[in-house]
Amino acid sequence: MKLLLINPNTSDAMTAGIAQSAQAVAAAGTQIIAVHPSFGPLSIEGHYDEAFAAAGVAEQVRLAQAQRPDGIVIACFGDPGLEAAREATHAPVLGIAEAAFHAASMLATGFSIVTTMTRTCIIAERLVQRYGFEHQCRGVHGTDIAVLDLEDGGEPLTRQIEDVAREALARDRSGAIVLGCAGMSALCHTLTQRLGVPVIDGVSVAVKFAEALAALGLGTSKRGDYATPLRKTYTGWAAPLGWPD
Ligand code: 2AL
Repeated sequence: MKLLLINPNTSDAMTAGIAQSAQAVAAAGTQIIAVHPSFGPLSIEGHYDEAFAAAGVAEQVRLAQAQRPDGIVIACFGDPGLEAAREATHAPVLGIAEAAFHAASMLATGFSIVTTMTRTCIIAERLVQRYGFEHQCRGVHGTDIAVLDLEDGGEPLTRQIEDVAREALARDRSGAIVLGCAGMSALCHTLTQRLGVPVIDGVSVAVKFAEALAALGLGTSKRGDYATPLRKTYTGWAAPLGWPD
């Protein structure tokens, strides 16, 4: 099957890293098509960034229409453009935050999120509320690591995330850690070994959920608000992205 993996930011390096994480867990017969928007922020760390990222996700879903992907994964922790993507396809669409919350809730009664800049903690808290995981998510913790600094990785950075996660587990009395950024994907294995609890990388679980739903023949409902977008004219730079041709 074909999975479209959208990195909503425009970093080539991060897109390649996320693709590697996805490929590592994908089934033998799964082809990962990794893309990022043609415009927008290099990293997503606030509401302004997210506004452009959501449009970028819609652009990529629109452009990939001809390839008929069996599933779509949106690989940024704010799940930008998730519902727009669901309108625009019959395939299942997974956001990494929503997928990670579901996975964590099946593995522990409570989980903590460890994310990047502290200002994004509020965005993650609101996402938890929107998806209805207030009873399972016991805390959201920032590391004040910028998203693009995750590209370099390295032991000091891993240690910094590990220390915040360790404190979160103790303070929140949590049983699992959710990584609050797609750029943390490559650290999941090391952190799992060091922390001794399930560490959930949303990219990995979203890929496996997308595979499972697609294999079961389950796709996005076209009844109600996820129905195909209404035909209309788009203007300005978005003119080629109106629905349908
Ligand atoms: C993210 C993410 O996953 N990708 C990105 O650019 N920003 N999330 C975050 N909390 O900073």
